[in-house]
Amino acid sequence: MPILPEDLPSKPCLVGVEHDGRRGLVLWSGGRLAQLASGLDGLLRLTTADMRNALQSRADELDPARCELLAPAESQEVWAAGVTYLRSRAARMEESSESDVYARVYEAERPELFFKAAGWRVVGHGGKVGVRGDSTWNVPEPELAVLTNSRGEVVAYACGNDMSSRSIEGENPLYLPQAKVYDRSCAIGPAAVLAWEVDTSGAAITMRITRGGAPVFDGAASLSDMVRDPAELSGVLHSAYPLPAGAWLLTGTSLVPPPPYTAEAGDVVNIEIEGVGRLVNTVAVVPHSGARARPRL
Ligand code: DO4
Ligand code: MG
Repeated sequence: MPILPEDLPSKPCLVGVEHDGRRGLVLWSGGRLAQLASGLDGLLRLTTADMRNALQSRADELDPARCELLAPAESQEVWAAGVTYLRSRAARMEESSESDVYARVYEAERPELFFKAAGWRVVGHGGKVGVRGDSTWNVPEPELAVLTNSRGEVVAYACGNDMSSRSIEGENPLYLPQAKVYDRSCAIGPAAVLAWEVDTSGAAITMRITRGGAPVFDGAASLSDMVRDPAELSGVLHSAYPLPAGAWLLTGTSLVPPPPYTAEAGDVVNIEIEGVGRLVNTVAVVPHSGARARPRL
């Protein structure tokens, strides 16, 4: 969809765009879209100081109406943290037959980190997020998304949606990868707000879900309720795993729509973080092939 200035955060941010059939990265600042000499992969190989310098040397301006908005991700892997808020701990303990693992990880020194998506799969603002065809209970998870460079330094923030199957994870925590990683399960956007332009520590996060235009869930929380520091979580992600083009990290959810809510095709999910912007996506069902791998017992 063409970029509308009101879709973009008011703070300076990096925006993924398609312009004249080419994908790239631009800087949104002072109401203008400026082309950059480097893509996101190139910028994230730099130190924060060098990246800040690189953002000063801009090329031509682009007309937002002639650009399509894309997710702010190139070859970055997307990882996610779990059970970083009391609300998430409670929700997991309710849904799971193995509630103890969630209670333990909430207060353990080592956080829960799991792989979520390859950068090219990330859905942007206005795109379709998925629920699995073989899952009976599905929720969007609104989360602060943190972008780090190759050195693990936090350089930007965005809104993230960790679409999840609660029925699959609830059946057995070992099914987490299937509950979390499937087509269209990750959305990030609308853009990457530069970390030195915004303080997210006490920011409000809200999620509104509508069905046929009517609200079916409305929730608000504060990022200050997170029991772990986002920069420390990113540090653990980078600790034994080189990420030469940086990474996105979803930092966990504090807003869990209670049963009987389950996401359905056509639901519109609106996630907003103060200072970071608004990410809106419509839910679609990701078809399941019917494949099985039953044990020969
Ligand atoms: O432990 C499972 C996943 C938790 C999660 O995604 C969250 O807390 O946001
Ligand atoms: Mg999550």
